[in-house]
Amino acid sequence: MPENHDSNVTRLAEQLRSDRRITVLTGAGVSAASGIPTFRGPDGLWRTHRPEELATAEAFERDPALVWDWYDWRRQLVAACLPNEAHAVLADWSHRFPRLRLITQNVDGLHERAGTRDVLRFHGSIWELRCWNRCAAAPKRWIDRTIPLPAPPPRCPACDGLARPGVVWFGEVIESDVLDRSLAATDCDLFLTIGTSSTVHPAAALVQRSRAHGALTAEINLDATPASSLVDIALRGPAEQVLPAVEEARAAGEPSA
Ligand code: BV8
Ligand code: ZN
Repeated sequence: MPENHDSNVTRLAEQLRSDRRITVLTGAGVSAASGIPTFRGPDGLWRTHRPEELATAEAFERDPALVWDWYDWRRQLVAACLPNEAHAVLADWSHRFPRLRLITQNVDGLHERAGTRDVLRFHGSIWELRCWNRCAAAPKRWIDRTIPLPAPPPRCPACDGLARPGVVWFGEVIESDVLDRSLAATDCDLFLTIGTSSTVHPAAALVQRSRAHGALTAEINLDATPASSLVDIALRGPAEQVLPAVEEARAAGEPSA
């Protein structure tokens, strides 16, 4: 760990206060310690599958069974995993700090399972399905936690057409309500970007936007990212270790009752 690590931990811990508007953006690195592969790392999901083959509407159009096979496999993987220490600290902060907002690019649902309130799911959820035909009779999305899927690809309960995963694929727009709330959350005092490669837009631009609003910015990541040179505090290390260290420093600095 860099030699300024401890002082940066303290500096970040001092920013965590109830009167602060805190926004947290998370990515795949936060779920890595739970056993969920990241996307772009050496063992990442994109090493064996090209995104354009699996995470686009065109791919689904071409071969819905192949795309569902991949999502079915990921759903089974995620179901067997538990939230880790990083999720636990963030869940605690979401209750401790009433003005904290958490935006996640992760589709795994682990923040919710750890007890985080009001998670903004920027790229949707692997546990939600949508009607591929967008038929009027079906709900906009519905939850289906069945694993493995009994007869992939699953069908829409209303029109019996294809159902698709309730995630945002490349080339698709972020749901307007989620985007609006995320953009609004960049107007904050502290913006914390954790475990994301900061390469997928528009999520990657949120940190710059918060800077433009005058927020103090911090990053927690194993590796350097395009955000590292932009942020005020860059903490290099695993989120499941760095976040508990920040929480310990925060709790130690709290005035005793
Ligand atoms: C859109 C589906 C408007 C869900 C995913 C501007 C500039 C350049 C390109 C674009 C741009 N605007 C739009 C684009 C195109 C594209 C894009 O960004 N392309 C990039 C890659 C070049 N974006 C879009 O298409 C987006 N839509 O902009 O709409 C539009 C539409 C049409 C026409 C015009 C405009 C939609 C993007 C949706 C992407 N969806 N997947 C799924 O199946 O999961 S992508 C995928 O990447 C995941 O969903 C994930 O959420 C997302 C981000 O990944 P990360 O979380 O960052 O994960 P990654 O593996 O990369 O990194 C992990 C990091 O953690 C690493 O840094 C690693 O070091 C670190 N780490 C590892 N372990 C740990 C750790 N850190 C801490 N602790 C650890 N233990
Ligand atoms: Zn339908």
